[in-house]
Amino acid sequence: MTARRARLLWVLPCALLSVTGVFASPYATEIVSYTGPFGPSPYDDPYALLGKPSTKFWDSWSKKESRVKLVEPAYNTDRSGNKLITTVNQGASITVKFDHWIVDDPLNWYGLDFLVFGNAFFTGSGWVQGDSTNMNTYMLTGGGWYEPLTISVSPDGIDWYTYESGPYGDTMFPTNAYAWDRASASWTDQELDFTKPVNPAYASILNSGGISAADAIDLYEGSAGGTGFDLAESGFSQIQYIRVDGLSGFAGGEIDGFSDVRATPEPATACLLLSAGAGMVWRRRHRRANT
Ligand SMILES: [Ca+2]
Ligand SMILES: [Ca+2]
Ligand SMILES: [Ca+2]
Repeated sequence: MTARRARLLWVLPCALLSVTGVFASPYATEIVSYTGPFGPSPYDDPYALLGKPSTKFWDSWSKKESRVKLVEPAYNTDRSGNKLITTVNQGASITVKFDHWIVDDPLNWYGLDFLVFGNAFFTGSGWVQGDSTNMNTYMLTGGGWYEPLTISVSPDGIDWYTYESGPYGDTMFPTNAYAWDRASASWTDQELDFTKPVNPAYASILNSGGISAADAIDLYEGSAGGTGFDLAESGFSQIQYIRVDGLSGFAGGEIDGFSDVRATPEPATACLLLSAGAGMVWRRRHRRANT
């Protein structure tokens, strides 16, 4: 066997993995079922939960487009009038499906396997005026606007596990869609990662206030936020369905979307390393055989 063939042995399945990776969406792709009551329009459409969570919204008050940030969440619609988030009231329920398995993968960030995005936000010092408020000086005052919703998971849409004692949807960590530039004190157009969770170890720092919004964004370490869930406690090694239910005793909350946490390193990267390694091992063996 040549070095090239040794490497090909790895490259072929890896190429397949990358191709399926390209076609699989990291976000929910299908609405399986739903039942209201939902909020008034534009918070009444279950299909607003599919696809990538909101990055910008149209602020109907200031008549400006605004970035979704951890101190100013998605509301209203996007600038074209598309609905972004949906209010799930007590008694309401929405079931979504992914186009692939969400796996309890030990390589997933912090052991978390999927993320739920709502429209929670950290409370801070005063009114946020769209994208012009300076995140370097805007201080978090502790806590946030959380409206807990119950999350359940299923491999087949029949057997379910419910996260009865949390985590809950529409709570920590608020969505922050873009990177902030401290030096110019302005927002960038660089999107943060909707498939990377915030490190749960930072929860108490982020929730206790006394830091600037810019400090908080730094603590996100490239994540776009979201509430992280570990499949380990569900007893399912993989799932394809997520259900959100209104929580008894609460008025209702909003859901924007869901994502499958990406493994670290990603399969494609791991494959490249493996195939390079396989080539190297072959060469070393080959050299030894020839001496
Ligand atoms: Ca896990
Ligand atoms: Ca909410
Ligand atoms: Ca949405």
